[in-house]
Amino acid sequence: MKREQLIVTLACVGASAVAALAFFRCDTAASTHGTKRVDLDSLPIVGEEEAVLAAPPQVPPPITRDHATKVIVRLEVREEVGEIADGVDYVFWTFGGTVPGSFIRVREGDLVEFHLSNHPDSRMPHNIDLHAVTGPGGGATSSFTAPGHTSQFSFRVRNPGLYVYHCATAPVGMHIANGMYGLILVEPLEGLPPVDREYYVMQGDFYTRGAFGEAGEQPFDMQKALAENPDYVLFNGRVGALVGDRALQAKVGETVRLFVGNGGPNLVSSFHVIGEIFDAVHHEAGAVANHDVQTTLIPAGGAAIAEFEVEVPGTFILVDHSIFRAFNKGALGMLSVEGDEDATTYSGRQDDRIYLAEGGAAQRVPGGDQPVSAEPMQRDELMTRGRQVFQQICAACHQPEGQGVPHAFPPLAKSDFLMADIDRSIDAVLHGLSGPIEVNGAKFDGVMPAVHLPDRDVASVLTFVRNSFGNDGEPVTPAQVAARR
Ligand code: HEC
Ligand SMILES: [Cu+2]
Repeated sequence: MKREQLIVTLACVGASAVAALAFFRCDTAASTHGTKRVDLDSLPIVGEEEAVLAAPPQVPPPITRDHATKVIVRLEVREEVGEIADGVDYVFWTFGGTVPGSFIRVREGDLVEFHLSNHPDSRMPHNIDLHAVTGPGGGATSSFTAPGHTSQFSFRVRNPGLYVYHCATAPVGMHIANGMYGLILVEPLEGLPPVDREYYVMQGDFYTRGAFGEAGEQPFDMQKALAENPDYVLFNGRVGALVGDRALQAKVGETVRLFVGNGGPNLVSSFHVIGEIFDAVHHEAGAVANHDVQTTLIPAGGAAIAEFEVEVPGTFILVDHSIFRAFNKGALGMLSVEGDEDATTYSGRQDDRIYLAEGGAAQRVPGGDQPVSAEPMQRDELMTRGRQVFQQICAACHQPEGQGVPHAFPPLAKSDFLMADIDRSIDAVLHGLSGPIEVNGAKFDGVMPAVHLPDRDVASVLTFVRNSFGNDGEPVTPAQVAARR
């Protein structure tokens, strides 16, 4: 962590130590927190410009202006079919054609002239409530827009920060659940401290007639929404929106700023990046920065600004740490960091050896009933132990009957991929498996983690899956596994 460096860049010249922590408002004109900061009369509106909007995960460039201006924002609502997961369609209602909607970036004191258009093909009227607005409904009452219409209203942005906007047309929950939310950043007068990368990530929960991954077009399910029981919890509106080729990118040594929002409609997010520590977090996107944060709570209809330097290369996983949402409902993204290893910060695996508990030549496998001996294993022993390992480890993803989950976890039942190549299946368990594969004609592109098991357990579980769920094949021996280590 290079916190000193960050704080120094964040602090303003002449600011006190306390003000340095509150860099969002550390210009000399700043008054105390919680009170109105600037007199808008002292910020005359000079000229006008069209807002540069950006689609997630990108954000518009920092503002370099040193004066307030009239910013014209034109945002179009479109109701469009999109993919919520591979092979699963959903009718999204969008601000600007994306979920979350276009990122808007203005400066404290600006006058925003907002034009909300509703595409003629829309079936619903829509409006917009921006949390950055001081005024009734956050703009909602002035922006109710029928299909094929454009409405206009204006507001001065008085408070710096990162604000959620969303549709507020009844039924409000349904409009938000269909993807109608986004972020507007109001930069403070002094601007934000420069960083190398800025990204836009926004969580939302989705409620579909079919269960997670069920193929075809899935309509919105009101009952599930009322029960707050989503099938999908997503970053940027799609399973895998920030995975693989679409992962966020950075290089070792760079500073990264994440503008993270939560559209809800229901869930709060325990936002976490696996393998990183946030050097600074503007919790609830407010003026005060907290430091050295592992997980930050983002309320529905709220946001946070998280900043960190990336010190080592690798893939860092963005999750909602309510962790079933990450691994089973889609709330998982990736930050891919390139560059040289830094062994001082992170060594990588240094050693892996058999651990013999004191006093015994035989090792007990956690959860196993059989002491591990050097005796060769009989087929029924492999099957018995294999069933246990399967139920404890593999069934969570591949499902109890090995049937898999469409578009997420490939089947082991009658799997042509599994049965074709013993060594390949040993490698999958020992070293993990990722990248596109085809199983029984269906494509998968997921990540199976390496499973840390002794040779005998790997042999057992593979013998079991190769002789269960309609499969019929040779047993796998511990010696075969040892040969692939
Ligand atoms: C965390 C979830 C997860 C767990 C746990 C898991 N797998 Fe996988 N597995 C996957 C994913 C995802 C793939 C597909 C990887 C890809 O797309 O490249 C996969 C692929 C496979 C494949 C090749 C494809 C096929 O269907 O034949 C085999 C064999 C396999 N896993 C066996 C196992 C066994 C045995 C275990 C238990 C020791 C296990 N897996 C545990 C997620 C998991
Ligand atoms: Cu709407």
